[in-house]
Amino acid sequence: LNVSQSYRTAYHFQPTKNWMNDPNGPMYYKGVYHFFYQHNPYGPLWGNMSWAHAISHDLINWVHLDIALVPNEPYDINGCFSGSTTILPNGEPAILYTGVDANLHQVQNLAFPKNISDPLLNEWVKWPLNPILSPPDEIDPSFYRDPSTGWMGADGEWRVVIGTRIDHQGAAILYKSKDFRSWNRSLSPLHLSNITTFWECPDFYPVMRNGKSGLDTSVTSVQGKDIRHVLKASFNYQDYYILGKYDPLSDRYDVDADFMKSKGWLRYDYGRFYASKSFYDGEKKRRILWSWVCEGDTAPDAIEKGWSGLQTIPRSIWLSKNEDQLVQWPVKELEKLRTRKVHLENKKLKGGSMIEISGITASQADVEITFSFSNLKHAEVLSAEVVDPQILCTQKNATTDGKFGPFGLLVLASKDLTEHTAVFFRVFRIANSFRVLMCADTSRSSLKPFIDKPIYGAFLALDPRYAKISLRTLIDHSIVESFGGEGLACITSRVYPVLAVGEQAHLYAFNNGTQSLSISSLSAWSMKKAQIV
Ligand code: DQQ
Repeated sequence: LNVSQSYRTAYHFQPTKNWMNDPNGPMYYKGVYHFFYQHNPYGPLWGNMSWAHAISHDLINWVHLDIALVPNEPYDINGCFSGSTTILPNGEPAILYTGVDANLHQVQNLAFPKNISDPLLNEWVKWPLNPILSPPDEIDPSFYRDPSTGWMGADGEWRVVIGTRIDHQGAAILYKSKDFRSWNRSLSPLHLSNITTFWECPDFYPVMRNGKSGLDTSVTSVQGKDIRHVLKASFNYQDYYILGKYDPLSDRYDVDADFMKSKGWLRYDYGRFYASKSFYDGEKKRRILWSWVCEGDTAPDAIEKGWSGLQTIPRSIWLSKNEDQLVQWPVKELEKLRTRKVHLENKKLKGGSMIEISGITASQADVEITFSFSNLKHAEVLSAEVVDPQILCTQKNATTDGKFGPFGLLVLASKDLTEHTAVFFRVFRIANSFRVLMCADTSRSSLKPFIDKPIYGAFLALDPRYAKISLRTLIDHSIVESFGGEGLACITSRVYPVLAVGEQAHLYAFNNGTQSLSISSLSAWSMKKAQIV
């Protein structure tokens, strides 16, 4: 086996070959999940942007269909860029996407299914009156893209937002329409912020204050005191979000705190994760999030592999109990792929020790582990309240011993640990409270040259005196997706081992702190291959 072929995944969504980036227009329609994505049909690098299309009954096993949109009209000849789907009141789904026209201007276009009674929606027809929106005079035509899914306002009119920049600020401009075909720009953007100069792929949706159910925005306006609204924007190679109160009549959006201003700079994922998009799943009444996970290897590597880019496992997403952040968890359907289980309980992990978790395929696994300690009195003291968790993870990496931690998992590890990716926690004390740091350290993940091997970090918003620290990690050959504290913080990485490949990959639980702790429970499964045909 050529090692470059070992990086293909077994249960993450991928085309059979070539380039993939942003998720586009995911939806649930007449019993079928649809997924579109930015795709280059002709090669493993970005270019010839098209909307490729796949369908599923469970979000895990997929069938690739024909490409839905290719750049072949004057208004999209330089690319069919990202966009969204909206299900209109007559039950018809519409694609709203960005075209890059012959002058390299970004414009917005519509497409509809050729045959509405085909549940697979295999063929799409571009609207004859495209483009339906061109950049307003004061907006730079190369920064005007990625229309969101439409939502219904209190006046019965549709709204969408488009990512742009206004006066050198990142912005989501708002448009309104009665029929989804002719649109008027609202005087004020939904939101703008000087923290960055340009936004891509804005997403805007309601979440409930109690419970995990999602909300449908395409029927009637969703409002009330038990509803909060999330605005996500993609910039700086990361997906940030804010929470606030939205009035569906005036379109006023009062945010709790602006981007990168709230505690911990709220992000969906503190690793490699970009241009995500959510949709409402009417079958299971939940909101689901998809995201592109780009490569950390080089263009020549992509050419050798013949492909580039992964999608995360779709995640359910909802508002936390404290209502100050979102929580994510891989869709339940993934668990159908679990096979060969190992389980242990109440296993002591002394300071400076490690155990191997054997009996599963460590290169293709799902692991859930929960830790507990008797007494945190001797936790390391952290002086400043405000620190960047990524810097903290870099200074205090998995090999630097502390008191409570570093403890966690070594995944995709070679037997002698020459290669490994560490996903771990450290507990700090700040005055009378505690702070839990979650890290993913890929710095020793590969002996291959020219690989990007970052150390990622996030704070886990839980109090370790009352809540156990848990970790779920999805390992799939070249991707590691980790969920700390039952989804309070997520970190996704890409890794390219050359030793820890296939059956040569090992999995360990470790404690490099001086204080001992216990694994209150650990369950790990080998994962079957998803059917992606
Ligand atoms: N990717 C698309 C754009 C979008 C960017 C082009 C984000 O529409 O802004 O492939 O990754």
